[in-house]
Amino acid sequence: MYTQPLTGPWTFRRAGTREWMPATVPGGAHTDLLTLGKIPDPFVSDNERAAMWIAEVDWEYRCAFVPAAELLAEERICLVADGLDTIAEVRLNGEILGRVNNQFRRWRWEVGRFLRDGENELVVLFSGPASYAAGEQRRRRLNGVRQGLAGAPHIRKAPCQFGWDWGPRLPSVGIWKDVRLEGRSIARLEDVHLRQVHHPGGGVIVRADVRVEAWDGGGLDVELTVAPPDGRTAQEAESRVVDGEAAPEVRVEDPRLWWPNGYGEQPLYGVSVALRAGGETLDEREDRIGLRTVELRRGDDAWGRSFRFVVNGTPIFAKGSNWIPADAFVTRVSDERLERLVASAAASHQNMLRVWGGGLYEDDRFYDLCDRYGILVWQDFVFSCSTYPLDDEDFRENVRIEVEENVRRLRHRASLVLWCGNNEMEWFWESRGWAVHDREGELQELVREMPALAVLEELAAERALLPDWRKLRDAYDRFFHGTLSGWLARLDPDRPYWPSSPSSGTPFRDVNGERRGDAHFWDVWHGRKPFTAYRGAFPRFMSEFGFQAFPTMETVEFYAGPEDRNPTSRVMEHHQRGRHGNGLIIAQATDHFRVPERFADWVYLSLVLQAEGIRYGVEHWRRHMDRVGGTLYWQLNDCWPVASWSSIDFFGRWKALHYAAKRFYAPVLLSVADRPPVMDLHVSNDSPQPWDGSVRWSLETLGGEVIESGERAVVAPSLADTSIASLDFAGLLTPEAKRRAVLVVELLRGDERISLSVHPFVPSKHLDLEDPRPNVDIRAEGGRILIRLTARSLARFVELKLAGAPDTVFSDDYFDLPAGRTLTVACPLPEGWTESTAREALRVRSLFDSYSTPEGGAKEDR
Ligand code: BMA
Repeated sequence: MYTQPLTGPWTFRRAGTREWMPATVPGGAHTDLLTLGKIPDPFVSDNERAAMWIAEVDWEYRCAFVPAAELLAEERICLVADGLDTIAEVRLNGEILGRVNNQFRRWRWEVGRFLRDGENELVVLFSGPASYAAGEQRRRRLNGVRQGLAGAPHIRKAPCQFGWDWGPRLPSVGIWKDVRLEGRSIARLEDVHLRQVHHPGGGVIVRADVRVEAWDGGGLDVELTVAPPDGRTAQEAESRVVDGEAAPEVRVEDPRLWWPNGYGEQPLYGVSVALRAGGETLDEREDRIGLRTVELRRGDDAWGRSFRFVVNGTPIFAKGSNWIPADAFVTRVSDERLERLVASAAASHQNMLRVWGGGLYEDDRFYDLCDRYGILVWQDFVFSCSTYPLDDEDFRENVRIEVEENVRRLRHRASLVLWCGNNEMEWFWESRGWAVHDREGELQELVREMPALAVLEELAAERALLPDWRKLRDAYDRFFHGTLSGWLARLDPDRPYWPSSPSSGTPFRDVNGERRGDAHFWDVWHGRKPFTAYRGAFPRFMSEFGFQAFPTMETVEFYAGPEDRNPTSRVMEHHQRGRHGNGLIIAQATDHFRVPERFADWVYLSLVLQAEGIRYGVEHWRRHMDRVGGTLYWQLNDCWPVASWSSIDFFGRWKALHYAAKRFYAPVLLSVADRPPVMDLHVSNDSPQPWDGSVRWSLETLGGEVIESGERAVVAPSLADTSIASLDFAGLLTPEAKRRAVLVVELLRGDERISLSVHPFVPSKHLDLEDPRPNVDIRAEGGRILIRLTARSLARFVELKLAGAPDTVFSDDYFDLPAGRTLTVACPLPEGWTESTAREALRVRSLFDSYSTPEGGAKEDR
């Protein structure tokens, strides 16, 4: 067994040109050109436009290598490419090994007969993905998203790379994963399926279903080793290979179970599977698994049918978000960046991420992190918002192999809890039928921009496509409601399959309904309804809903020069891909806030607005946790610096929403269903233990004078919402008083304050806020900065920042600070900083600072 890596320095050139330039593998043409300084950073200003040609032309990658003697001594030598992106021809020493057409497949060619002693040459010739897709689209017209380049659904490649309502149009091209030469003798492991059987008594059987490819005789054994996480002795089992198969199993007594974040620990057992002949190891595979059971419980109940994940018999309220690729150029995502994202999800008490179907099957590092941090993964197959040629046999066969390979790669993962067919395609078929009647609305809009005749031509073209759409719909139906589930039943019988998100589970029926299945709720963002509309929605599982904000100011400054810093400047609109996006932010902001004068205030208000909106929804759904199985907001992260629904921006910086998530996803949540002047207090406890403590409330003026207050002891049973009190302040507040009073609620355990929140009786824009002039005490201690804050009068949405350290994550930010209370916030002391650097760098502001003064000037930053 010998493996020779072929990653590292390669050379590349635009096909048809002469000059070979240095390249990095894994990598791609965009990042290689960027490293060479041949293109400006496509994420700055509107440079994206100047980089779009890269996906329109062909590229050649070349490497020269000398095979190691040990490799040549093996009986079978294969070239293995874990990922080629995407349409390419592979040549070794001038011989064509194959033509490839799927970013998500692994390619393996036996190459022994082509290898030479001494120098060999491997060349991969890539077609420009944008021109390839456009060409296919001319052959057959498929629907995609309006922001995307034409023809994307023809090519098995991350759909969002062609443009999305948050992503640039920069489809990558190149060798995006590991490539190597693998030498094996006698036999190799062809497939390993690790399965668990949990016994009611507690023991777990770990079995490895192994398939072996043997070309040289028998006498083969497979050895399975399971090593407990705490250093106890590993257990082993051996099994003879018969007819190419073996199934050794190990019984783990006293198993330490794996739990989602917030429900327990994530112990991981090391598992190794070795193929042996006599004493010699021929092939080997190492994994880490968590022992747990998982079920998607769908039982009839008062509201329809439940949609709830159950882990180790415990029903879980899924708290999470949707995951998109972490960079438009994924190959440059470092371990550190990836971990920062997953760790940030866990730090905000998330326990589930949905790997959304417009992106990728993520690489192993991502699932490693989810296993370690206790993040359940809802995995979509890569199909999103489009029509796909699933009636084409070659396309389907290509998809079949992609599905087989990725399911095999991921099915041992503790974190992986669901396979889902696609994103929003069933919904589109049901609600729009992709058909003319629905496009007419959109086309009527076009009439204003295009001559009427051109619109009619477009309509006629669409009508002509109807018969083809019908074929595509039938093919959709067969594939997602039969073919794919059939493959999964064979490949991964231990995990649930869900046909589409959203879906009711019954094909094309009540697709985004509230009685069964999961739902996407977009009335608030796309429909411009107020945040209160969330309270009218009672999905069985909310897998998408979201509200946009600009990224943090420092990230805006990365792409927008001083002259562009206006919400509707050309560059700000270039970094906004949603329809009417910045306008929707501004419109919704005017419902809540006064119109600010400075750009920085727009950015700040958008962040706070987004946090408030999503909080409003999640708190409502958590109060109805008996009915709603979970909430995944759209979206956790960004793939470039842009205005979007994300809670963490492209540079990993927490937006106000992410801090809010840390509060609204806390295992024990005190929330207020406000119907001013009535305020209903609830404690939602989704932790596995009952919780006891108390709730304190105070109706007080902005300056802190108490009008009425109370305290109540709370016993909150586990996995349930408890109604604490319904407080009616009608008689206590005149209309004027409502502008000067708020309800402050605190969750306490003994003397410890678990949470605090502030609830006004009027929109924030109508509060008579005064300058809170917060008193700030800052200390550096043990590598941390401690910031103690007290305010003279209510400071709403206090924002802390350290100038010069924009990546700082505080223990809390964008929080309310009522008069007279002291709050302490901590953050790491940036490297090389002292207490006085920190004091100099600290910036504090609050909502009051976005108010305009009577003279028309704006408040200065303090
Ligand atoms: C959902 C997603 C994405 C999209 C988002 C925001 O429908 O599935 O397709 O980016 O909405 O519009």
